[in-house]
Amino acid sequence: MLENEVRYGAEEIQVLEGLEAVRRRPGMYIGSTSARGLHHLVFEVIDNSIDEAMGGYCDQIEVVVHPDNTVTVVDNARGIPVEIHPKMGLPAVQVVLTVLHAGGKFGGGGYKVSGGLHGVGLSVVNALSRWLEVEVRREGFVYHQRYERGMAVTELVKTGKSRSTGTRVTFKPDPEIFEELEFSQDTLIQRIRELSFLTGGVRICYKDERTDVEKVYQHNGGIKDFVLHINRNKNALHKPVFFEDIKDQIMVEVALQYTDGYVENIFSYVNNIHTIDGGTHETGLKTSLTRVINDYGRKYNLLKNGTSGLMGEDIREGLTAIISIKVPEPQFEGQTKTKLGNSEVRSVVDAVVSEKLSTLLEENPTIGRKVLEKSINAARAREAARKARELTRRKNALETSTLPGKLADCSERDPSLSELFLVEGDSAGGSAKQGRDRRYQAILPLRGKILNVEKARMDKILSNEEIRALITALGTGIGADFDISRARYHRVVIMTDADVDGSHIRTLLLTFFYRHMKQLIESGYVYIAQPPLYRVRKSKADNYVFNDKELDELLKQIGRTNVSIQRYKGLGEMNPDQLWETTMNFDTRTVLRVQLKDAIEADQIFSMLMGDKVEPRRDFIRENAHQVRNLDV
Ligand code: 0RA
Repeated sequence: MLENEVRYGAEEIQVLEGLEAVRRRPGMYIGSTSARGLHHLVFEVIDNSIDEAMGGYCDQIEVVVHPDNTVTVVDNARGIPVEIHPKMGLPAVQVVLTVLHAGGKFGGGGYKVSGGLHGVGLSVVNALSRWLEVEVRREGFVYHQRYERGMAVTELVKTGKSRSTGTRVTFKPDPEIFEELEFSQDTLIQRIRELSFLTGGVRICYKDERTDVEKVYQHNGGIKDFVLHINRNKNALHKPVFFEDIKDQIMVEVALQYTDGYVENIFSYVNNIHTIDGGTHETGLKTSLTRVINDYGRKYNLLKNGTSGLMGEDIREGLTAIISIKVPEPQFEGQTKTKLGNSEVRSVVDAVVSEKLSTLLEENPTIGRKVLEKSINAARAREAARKARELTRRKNALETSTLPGKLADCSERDPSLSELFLVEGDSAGGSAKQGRDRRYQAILPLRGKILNVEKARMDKILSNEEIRALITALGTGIGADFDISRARYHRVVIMTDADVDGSHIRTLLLTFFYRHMKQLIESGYVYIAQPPLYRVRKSKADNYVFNDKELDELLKQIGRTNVSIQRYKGLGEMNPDQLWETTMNFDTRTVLRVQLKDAIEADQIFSMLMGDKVEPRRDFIRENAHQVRNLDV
């Protein structure tokens, strides 16, 4: 049949218009057409299988990335229905794959929820795929159909018999739509691991045929296992606790565990979507936690008379918690739509947590006492920190210049043009001061090791000389006072020696920034300088190389005769000119920007590297010894 002879019915026109809308404005449906949007396609398909798993219809999902960057998702759920849809006159599976917003569970039953960014439906994945093939096993048979750019190019065909049920979807993202076509193993695995915690019991297998990697994720303990996973490098004070309930159609699950550390870690999810900016569910959890713990303390006379009560931040010190809720109609707010807005959720979560947590504390008095003791200590430290802060403020006010004496500031006043070098040791600090471009570059030499903030509360942190100098130089303040808009430099460059001590100091500084000035990292203000490892001199010309591989390559190029090689043990061995030329000069240097890939992973790495559990650190160093130079948090 010639193309212009094809007659379309009203339903088909609707289908064509729907798919066309998705292809014309993909961003509206999947956020973007960059790598993020690309991965969204896979997440959308997996979410459908996870929905089935939540309803109890599926316990196995397999995700395969093929060598050509096509992806297959297979599940053992009920299979997408295949009977003819009465209104459309097409097999139901074809409707699901071609009609916008037809992904819902018609037929009723099951717990239907929809995500904000996800939950757009399989038809969107189909519309944005160069081709997609679906195989359904259902009611004793196997069915198959192929689509191209969202449109069916074959009928749904019965291809065999099957005793089992399930769905297999394979698709190739359309190169006409996506700027990026390569799937990231990290990104996929991170989401799969997260889903395996959020939907306890389901077994998700990841296979990457590009790298021959195969991994299986299954956590029968659900979010309780998630908390254990997050705390695995920390000292826990008790076994994790878990509770769940449904109220007003809102399903609430909470798992929590206290550690002996000082960091608060609350991760929240709505319909399996990580709500990075929190929202009403997180607020509900926090307010009820504060009330329940204070009530408990009063009831058992654990709060000293005259104590004005514990504040939320005291009660959350050392706490790791996951709250995962399912809401029929979530309202996501904020620029990135990662904050829950539904006001009714706050009181529901508050009620559920209050009831379950107070019962739990009554039944487990040892947990109650430990939490109270920890919170009271935190309150004392908070009070001490307030006094210490007040003291520094008053002291500063009396001094003529509030900037630390050893800071060699730059003359530029525009923060976006200014950079601060944090330099290990006075001798390297001296070279840096002489070698720098004093208009744009400030130098703050750090003497010896800075305090390990992972093992210290705020009061102690604020009494540390080096850290105080750092805070004043940065101008941002700290804790409740922190204000990124007051940063005096938009580039803070950590410049340490390329040896063990240097990397330790770098980690200490990164830990401090991550725990107490996270926004500095999130704003992309933190950098790591890359000083050279060798100077290679041949007939009076100097070459600098940054690792052994580069050294080999250079020697091959210039030959080995009349060559002298100097291996730098520290920055102090370079004279000011050399330090400038190799490491500080804007035009010739390389600096690494520190990026936060994943908050959960970063938290674990810092706990492990700086906390007091020795074994995980030893294992990590053993496993990563060869790449410690490029520690990526
Ligand atoms: C619509 C209705 C039903 C299941 C599904 C869709 C479904 C979709 C996907 C996508 C991947 N795997 C899936 N598994 C199921 C309900 C089926 C019934 O009532 O039997």
